[in-house]
Amino acid sequence: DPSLPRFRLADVRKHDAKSGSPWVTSGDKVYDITDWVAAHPGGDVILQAAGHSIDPYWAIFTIHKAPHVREILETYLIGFVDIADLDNSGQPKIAAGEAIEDPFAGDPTRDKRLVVLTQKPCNAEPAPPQLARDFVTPNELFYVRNHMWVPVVDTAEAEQHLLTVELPDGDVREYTLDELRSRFRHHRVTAVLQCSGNRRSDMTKAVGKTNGLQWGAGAISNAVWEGVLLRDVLADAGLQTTDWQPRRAIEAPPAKESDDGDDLPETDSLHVQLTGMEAYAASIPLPVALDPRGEVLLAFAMNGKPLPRDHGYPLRAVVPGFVAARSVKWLSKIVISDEESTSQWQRRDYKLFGPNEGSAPNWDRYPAIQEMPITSAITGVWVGQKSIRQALKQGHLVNSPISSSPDSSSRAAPGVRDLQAWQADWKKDNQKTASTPVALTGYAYSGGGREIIRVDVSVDGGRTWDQAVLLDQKEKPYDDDESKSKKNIVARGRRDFSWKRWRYEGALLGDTPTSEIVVKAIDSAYNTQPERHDGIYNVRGNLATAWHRVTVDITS
Ligand code: MTE
Ligand code: MO
Repeated sequence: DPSLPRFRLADVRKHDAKSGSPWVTSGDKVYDITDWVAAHPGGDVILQAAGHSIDPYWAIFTIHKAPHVREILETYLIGFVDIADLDNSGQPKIAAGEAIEDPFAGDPTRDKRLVVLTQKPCNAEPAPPQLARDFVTPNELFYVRNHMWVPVVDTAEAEQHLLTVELPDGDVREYTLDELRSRFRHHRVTAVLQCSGNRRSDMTKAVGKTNGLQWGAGAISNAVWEGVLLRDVLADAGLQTTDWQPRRAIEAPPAKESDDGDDLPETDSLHVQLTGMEAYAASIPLPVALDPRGEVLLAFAMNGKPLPRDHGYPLRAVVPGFVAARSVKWLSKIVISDEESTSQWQRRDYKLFGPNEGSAPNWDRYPAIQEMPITSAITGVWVGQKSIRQALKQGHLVNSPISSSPDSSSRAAPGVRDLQAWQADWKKDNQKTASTPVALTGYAYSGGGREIIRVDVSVDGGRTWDQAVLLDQKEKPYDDDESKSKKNIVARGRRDFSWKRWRYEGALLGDTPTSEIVVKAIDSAYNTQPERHDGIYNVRGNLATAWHRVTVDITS
């Protein structure tokens, strides 16, 4: 509408994020986004551009993926940039020194050993063999998966970081980090985080194009998280639902007057919406948070140190056994709602469609990925005496005892052979077979708290199999002498949210120049991985969990 007014850029600049009436430009158009920000959960991402052009952000705001967002923006059109402020191509003139600040300028520096998939936003994974070298991944090697920039939180102000909790009846409670830390019991959980895109590049190679970051096997790491239980905080905030009454929390508010259960919302139909400071959001079903055996944390520490900035400083959710997309970083808001988070990360990106369902599926057809399935990967391959000796020297093949981790519930596995015994075995084996020795390392993990009970390795493409040594046993390993007694073999019913690293020593059959090494794992529910990616192919490349294969060339 050409009758709309024209605005000087100087006036647009005044409508910044703090003005209370934010405007943005796109091309020569001017939009008043005040109502947008108020009406859209997460809409405040757009504030990053307030007073300026939204165009440079368009590529990084994931909202651009939804074409209707543009249409919505059009409804906020209030005018055009004054011709005096347009350049020859009709774009607003950017004065020197006025170039929009890089939203990633405040991102932390990352460890050089990480393999960077994208720099802005940062997506990076540890490279094998560092990937699963330690039971507990060192903070600086933990994979990073950011959808946007890293929010800047001043360390001096971190304890005043505010978490808002909104209940179904509209009640709102606010907690500072300091309050969370001092008023609630601290819990530690050793848990893997794994992106639904882990090993996506395997699926791409095996089947064809997939949309998304082409992760190797490193979009997974394990850490000891420390924080408070989400269910303790919800109880303290006064959450009342049908079949769950808050147990006595510290300074729990008095129970509501009519709590006969009739007008309480039903636990099963509610969701915990978790929102981060940069507007990323996701949700988990409320029963997951309330599960008395569950360990959903609001975490402020990782491996005994404050959360690193990339991993959610100063506060993040950790949902053990679930897809990492639910472990919202830079957590600032929790809403108990009768619907899932409306974010695309809940309703679109992390779903699994059939191999034939294409790139524009009916999004509402399937639920969001929550509990993770089983997977495993080979992270180290050493062929021949010389390379194995070197790997031993570098410490890649020795069990680094998990008892050295800050999680005291974990102990070093009895029965894992030490370095010398292993080398002696090697000598024996090699005289016997006179074939090429091979040493392998890797990890195996299953979601939902299911423990890895076995890892199968094949060095001939899956024709014959052998079992790897599991390095990280919470109790006694299944295969040592002591556990042969029946009482150790019964299902323990205990949950394990960590990965298990494994090691295999074998020999390649000398009859072909190349050998395909394959690994697959089995969990406590006897779930195992599919043999090939064909049957689980999906355009988004989510949950690429087929047998992991590595081809080695013996002649080189
Ligand atoms: N939380 C926020 N606020 N922003 C994000 O981009 N990414 C999610 C999840 N939580 C994300 C987030 C995804 S998809 C993954 S896989 C994990 O964080 C990654 O956690 P990490 O970077 O600590 O490994
Ligand atoms: Mo992810």
